[in-house]
Amino acid sequence: VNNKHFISDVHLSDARPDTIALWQHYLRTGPQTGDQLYILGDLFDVWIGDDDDAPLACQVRTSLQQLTRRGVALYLQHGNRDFMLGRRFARQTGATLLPEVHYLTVAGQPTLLLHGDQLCTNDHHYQAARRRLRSRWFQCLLRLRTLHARRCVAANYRARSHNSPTPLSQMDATANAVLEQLQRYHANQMIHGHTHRPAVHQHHLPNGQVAQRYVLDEWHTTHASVWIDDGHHLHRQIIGSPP
Ligand SMILES: [Mn+2]
Repeated sequence: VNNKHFISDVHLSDARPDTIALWQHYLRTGPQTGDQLYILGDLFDVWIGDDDDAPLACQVRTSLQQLTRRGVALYLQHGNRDFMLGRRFARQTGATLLPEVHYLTVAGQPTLLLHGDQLCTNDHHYQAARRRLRSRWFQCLLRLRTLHARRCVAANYRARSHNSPTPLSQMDATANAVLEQLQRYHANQMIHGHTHRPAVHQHHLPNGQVAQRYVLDEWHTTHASVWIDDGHHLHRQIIGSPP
């Protein structure tokens, strides 16, 4: 039986060596040949471009290459931290880049995969910034800058987002945005990350159906969780650091 594995928000960064170790351990021991691994955004705490030659970027490229070469299908979605992941990275690692909302059958149910930041519609400030950052012209301008300049931009952006004035209550997914997406795609299940508030929510659709929304957790230094579809059910698995 081939399983589908869903994770998000690994936030790989030199500042979190334990999470990097946990991640490398997971890639070697988690998904098996024939399985599919879906990373629903923010694999990296920041991605400045596919030409990044920093040790972490190279290490992750190599480990993902090894994963796909042993027959694990790898699918990547952009998060708000790594929206610059591009076709070159996908080619080098054997990954497939997914659109920002991806429709897929999971555990027999019509399901949407997404990072989840687009659901936080009460945060108007963020949504405006998102439109700017995701625009083609902005990304072209950014790519024209040197790696060093982009590293500075990223550090700056990160410092500012850590001091965000937006209240926490505005940074969660809104029920309206969830229902809108589900109805647009005729789906009754959704998997996303981003909010770092792991949960399973129920939403009542206008047609009387009850939809399930699985919110993935961020990766921690000693543990992380993966949701796995074995073809019939979605279940949560906790993975820990190597002994
Ligand atoms: Mn995110």
